[in-house]
Amino acid sequence: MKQLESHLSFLPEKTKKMFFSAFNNLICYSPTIGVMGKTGTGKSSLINALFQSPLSSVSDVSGCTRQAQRFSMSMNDHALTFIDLPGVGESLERDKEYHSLYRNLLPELDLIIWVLKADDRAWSSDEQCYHFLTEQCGYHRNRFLFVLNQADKIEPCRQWDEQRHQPSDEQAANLALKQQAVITAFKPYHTVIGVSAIENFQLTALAEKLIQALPAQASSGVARQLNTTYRTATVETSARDGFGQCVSDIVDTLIDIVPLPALIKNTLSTVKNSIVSATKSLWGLFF
Ligand SMILES: Nc1nc2c(ncn2[C@@H]2O[C@H](COP(=O)(O)OP(=O)(O)O)[C@@H](O)[C@H]2O)c(=O)[nH]1
Ligand SMILES: [Mg+2]
Repeated sequence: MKQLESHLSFLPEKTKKMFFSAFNNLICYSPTIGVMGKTGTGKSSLINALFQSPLSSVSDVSGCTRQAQRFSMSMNDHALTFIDLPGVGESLERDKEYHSLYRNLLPELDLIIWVLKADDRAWSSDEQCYHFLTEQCGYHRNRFLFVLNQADKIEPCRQWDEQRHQPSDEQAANLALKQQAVITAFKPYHTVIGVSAIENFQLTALAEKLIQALPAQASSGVARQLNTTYRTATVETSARDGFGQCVSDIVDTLIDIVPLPALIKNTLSTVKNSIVSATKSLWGLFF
């Protein structure tokens, strides 16, 4: 932190305080991830496989008869919240209560992980719900990450290699077709990943995609909670880069909104990159 302070020593005390206050908020940011998909697709299994701490403290998010369940996990005083979202398989279109539930919930969510079962033949109820959220509730497509779980059950399911936790060539080809079917049905913004929560298949790829798909301010807080197996160099690099981007945005905001003498503003833009590098080098301390 001394190193960081030295880059900011030319700033008026009040501006320095503003920087550190925004910086602390960034470090303490508590991400919230929505989880969507039919019962039994493996939402809980996936979360338990990817993250270090067990899910706990369930509470209902209500305000009406339509409810979502909130789960949280915490590590070193930092919390990560999951919200199990209802809606798949319900008739949403004319349901005012779903509208109000999602109006309240969506702004809080950093991302929605949408779990589909790889051996399901049709996802029409998922599609209906997806259209409701994107078209009627205005939630942006880049906020959805589609996952095809239970890849081990894809036909011919007897061919799954239980020793190496791998699909056969024929299964791999069928899984690729399923991924293509998800692309056709949902036109997802992010790559669709085929995984098996039970067989630990492709969970590294999923963790890396998840960190990359999250908004920059949430990626480090989520990376911190990942199981160490999935906290790869790629995960750390994208979280660290996201963090650096947020620090850069904080400096830009200060330049924009604080009435500072022109000389100080110029100095601040000149040292911005050094501030960003200094905070990125401290990333491991915070996360
Ligand atoms: N074969 C297989 N079974 C799975 C997989 N993921 C979850 N399951 C099983 O599917 C069932 C439902 O999983 P759960 O995580 O409770 O689903 P949720 O209702 O979406 O939270 C459980 O019996 C899990 O053990 C998977 O990748 N492969
Ligand atoms: Mg569950």
